[in-house]
Amino acid sequence: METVFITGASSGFGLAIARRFAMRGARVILAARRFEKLQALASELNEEFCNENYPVALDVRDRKSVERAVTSLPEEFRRITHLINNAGLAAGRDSVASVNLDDVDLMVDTNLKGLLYVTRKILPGMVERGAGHIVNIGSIAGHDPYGGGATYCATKAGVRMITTALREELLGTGIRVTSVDPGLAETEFSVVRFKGDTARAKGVYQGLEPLSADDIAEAVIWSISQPEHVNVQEILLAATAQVGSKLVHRKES
Ligand code: NDP
Ligand code: 8X3
Repeated sequence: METVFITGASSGFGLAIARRFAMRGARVILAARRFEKLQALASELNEEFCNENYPVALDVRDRKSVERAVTSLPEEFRRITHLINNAGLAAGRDSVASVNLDDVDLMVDTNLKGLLYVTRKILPGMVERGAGHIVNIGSIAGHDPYGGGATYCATKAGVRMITTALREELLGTGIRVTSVDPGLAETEFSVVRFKGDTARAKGVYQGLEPLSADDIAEAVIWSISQPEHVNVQEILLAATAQVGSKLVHRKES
């Protein structure tokens, strides 16, 4: 049976991915910091799909929290078949000359170190069982960096490097590793980036139709649904109104 561990399941892509896995009848481990949100989602999925799921409080930046979250899983959730490394964020949009160093730490600790902590904890079980699939959520920003996003772009380029290195390390084990790298998508992402400034966050998507969380969930589910001999290595997807990370077409309102 599919047992999927999803980081950042309290919002946006993670939540949409959790719904899709629940719909497939998978056991879903919902992990994030905002536990109340996970509990609400767990009840909703349970009611809608009679789904077996387990909400767990997790801060990916904290090694002890990662350890606790994984070792506390009930027996039936321990054989993790899919790990979706989705938790992540951007903080601010400042040049390197003026960047807030707490923002730098937050992005590196969450997007890079957090992904490695969680993978380090879950991957050995997959190796032991000789099966598993890891999907890392990267970004178009990891392919095409932009001014004001040096740290964020570097973390997402780093995710690509980790994904590629993992594939090499896992060659011959049967474990697959995929990177799903989206462009602009409307979630809580920009509200978090601009620290609660919802007007500024809305402006990011003004005059264009961005990707939805569901579009990303669709890409993840497609990548994990391929036959065992097929590893979808990378999916780069963007809104039709976006090319690269800087060029967008906005309609006049
Ligand atoms: P959201 O802000 O909607 O969701 C982010 C999720 O990450 C939340 O569930 C949040 O949960 C979780 N999270 C953040 N920090 C931590 C932490 N320290 N420990 C555990 N969970 C954490 O944004 P998206 O859904 O858009 O973002 C998901 C991923 O997609 C991120 O990696 C982002 O960089 C990437 N991405 C987003 C794009 C976009 O345009 N939206 C485009 C390309 C990539 P909680 O706060 O409860 O901990
Ligand atoms: C999020 C997309 O272009 O805002 O990864 O960095 S972007």
